[in-house]
Amino acid sequence: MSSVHHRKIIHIDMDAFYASVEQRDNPAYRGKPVIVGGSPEGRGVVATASYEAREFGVRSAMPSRQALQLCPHAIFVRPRFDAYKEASRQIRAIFKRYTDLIEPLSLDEAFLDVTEDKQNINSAIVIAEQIMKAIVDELQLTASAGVSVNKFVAKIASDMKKPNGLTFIGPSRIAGFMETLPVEKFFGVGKVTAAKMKGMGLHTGADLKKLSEAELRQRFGKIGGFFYRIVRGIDERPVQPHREAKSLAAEDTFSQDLTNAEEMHAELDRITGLVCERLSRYQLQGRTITLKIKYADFRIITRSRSFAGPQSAPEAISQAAKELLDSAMPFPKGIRLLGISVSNFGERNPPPLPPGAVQLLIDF
Ligand code: DCP
Ligand code: MG
Repeated sequence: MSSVHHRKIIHIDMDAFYASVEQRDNPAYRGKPVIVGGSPEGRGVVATASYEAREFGVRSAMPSRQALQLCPHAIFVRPRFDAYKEASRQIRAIFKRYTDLIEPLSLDEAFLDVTEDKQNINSAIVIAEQIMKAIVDELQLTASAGVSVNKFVAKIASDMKKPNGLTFIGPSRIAGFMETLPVEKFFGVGKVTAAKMKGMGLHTGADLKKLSEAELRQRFGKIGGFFYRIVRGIDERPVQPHREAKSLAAEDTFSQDLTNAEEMHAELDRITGLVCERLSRYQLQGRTITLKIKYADFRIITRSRSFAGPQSAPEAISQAAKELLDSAMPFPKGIRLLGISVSNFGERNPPPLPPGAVQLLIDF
């Protein structure tokens, strides 16, 4: 392989993102265990925890009640999505100084293709260093960066020296690196596949590498072909600045069926947060909000509402979802799952309405 053909990919991931924004904006929280998420009194979960709280074992997605037990003196904070979105917008503006090939994965992480960069710096490592410094200087936040020749290795690399670390994995180190990587770290390997692999005695990249492409396909289906290439450090997926999507959704199945409206509203607030994070990731807004309700007997109903203009604000989406929920009451059974989707993306700035059409387009 000639180095001339290598791409230069950077993966940037903010450190303890929501918690760091809270510590930045509230000096009293600095140096302290901060947990962002739902309250420990309710059924809330941890969105993220500051590094001080992680020392006690607190992790994302853990029930807040459990987090409180692990770290009783933690400061619990409600998420402030507007503040996180603003920081996300600012980091993207920094990325734009170097390239337009930016693929956000969430508010706090993105891939950048800097094979060619706007400033002719020509070094992905130097660009990553400059981006990290700009984030510190301009946002008073830290990020970690991974630099490599493809997305998969860059993403794994950004996680290696967190927080505030930069890791470069060059072409000559990729093969060795992949061999030592535990299977659960491979892209596309979820909990179920990882368990299956371990059951087959496959624990690391080196184990996967012993299998032929046909054997991998036979055991894991179509994605086996992807595993065959990725374990050899081959990942040709391009950095995609825009993605096509017809709707974006988030839903949650509850461990116990919900019967209480207050609990349902709280869950809708949380699900709205997830939907809004996805909308922001793809920089989308939609005119139609759909609520999905699955009852304890697995029967599903949906209720939709369309707005005259595109929506992306959490307040508007959660309000619409709650009104749709309330209009479906009383419920014949407990509720097993709630979901919210946003669709009808259309143009960011809709054309002016023809006279007479206004009535039809007003909320119903
Ligand atoms: N998040 C969430 N629920 C999860 C995981 C994450 O709400 N289950 C939110 C909160 C995080 C943000 O997304 O701050 C970014 O997620 P990361 O996985 O990148 O976690 P952090 O940035 O918080 O920490 P790290 O330093 O490990 O990247
Ligand atoms: Mg992060």
